[in-house]
Amino acid sequence: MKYTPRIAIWLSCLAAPGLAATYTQTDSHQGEGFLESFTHQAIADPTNGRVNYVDQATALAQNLTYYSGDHFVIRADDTTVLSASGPGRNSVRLQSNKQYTTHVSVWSIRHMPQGCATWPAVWEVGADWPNEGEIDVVEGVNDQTPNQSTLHTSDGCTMPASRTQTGTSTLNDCSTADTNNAGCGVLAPSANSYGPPFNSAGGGWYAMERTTSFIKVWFWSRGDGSVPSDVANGATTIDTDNWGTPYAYFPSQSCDFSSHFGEHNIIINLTLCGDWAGAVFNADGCPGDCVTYVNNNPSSFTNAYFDIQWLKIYG
Ligand SMILES: *[C@@H]1O[C@H](CO)[C@@H](O)[C@H](O)[C@H]1NC(C)=O
Ligand SMILES: *[C@@H]1O[C@H](CO)[C@@H](O)[C@H](O)[C@H]1NC(C)=O
Ligand SMILES: CC(=O)N[C@H]1CO[C@H](CO)[C@@H](O)[C@@H]1O
Repeated sequence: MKYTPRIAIWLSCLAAPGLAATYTQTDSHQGEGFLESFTHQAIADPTNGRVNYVDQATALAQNLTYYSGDHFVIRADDTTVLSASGPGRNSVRLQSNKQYTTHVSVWSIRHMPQGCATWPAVWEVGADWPNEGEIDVVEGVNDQTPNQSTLHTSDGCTMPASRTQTGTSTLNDCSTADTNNAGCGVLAPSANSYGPPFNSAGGGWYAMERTTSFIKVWFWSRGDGSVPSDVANGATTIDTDNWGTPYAYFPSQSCDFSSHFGEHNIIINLTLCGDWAGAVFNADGCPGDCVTYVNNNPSSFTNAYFDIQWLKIYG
């Protein structure tokens, strides 16, 4: 008698698979649809990059934002020689109009910006940074490692040193204050997850799952036969329990998610030089001064573009 209620709860869980890791698609972004679901942000680059983020009308007029069928392309200008005393190279920063807490996002990306000085990112962030947290899904600079996924938070959020993931942790303290803004990153294990090797493989799929108790990130290259079919097809329902070990796993055991992660917007940005890419420009094998390189070499940015097939959100 004493155990009856527990048995009843256990049975009701078995009977309700929706409580497991099954999700239903809430948003599907593709081609022209990105123009309505995302805003072009003509703002100053907070990371001091040599870019000039333009509004949607300018981006469309200059073909920095382009769509056709299931291609959505955003790029940096690759035709203009810049004046050293003028603004930076025109580029695009997009922010989702919707905000998300717990959800899954799945990206099918064919191409990401490549070349010296490029610092592309696909990420999610709250309005009150760092108090509402930041989740970087894909980020890197100058075509180099690290190709990493990172959390940035306020103080009091750390990750266990040992955890179930295929990637390699960098720092385990996610606090921006403690780590000089580095946060807690995990390097993807596969060389084709970023930059030129990603592009020459035809890109691939990135997926991020945020629950109240963990954040996971997966990557599959375009030709990877192990990609789950619900991921590859952008299915209307998905089951993340079938996706295998993520490359990055951030559990909440020593990080209270409810006080470190708020409502997030999704952001896609491409900056040039700036606090990270500029600082390691020569160390990454790029020539001379980063800002001078950006000013004088427009044709170096011909491949500095994202080509996104779709973004699906599940809740
Ligand atoms: C671009 O994205 C990265 C994501 O990690 C962020 O640190 C940086 O501030 C962003 N820059 C701009 C200008 O949005
Ligand atoms: C605009 O960019 C797209 C994608 O890169 C390209 O296919 C197209 O030819 C460009 N259009 C013009 C008018 O340059
Ligand atoms: C393209 C690239 O730089 N890939 C690297 C991603 O990170 C792993 C782990 O550090 C490297 O082995 C890859 O070469």
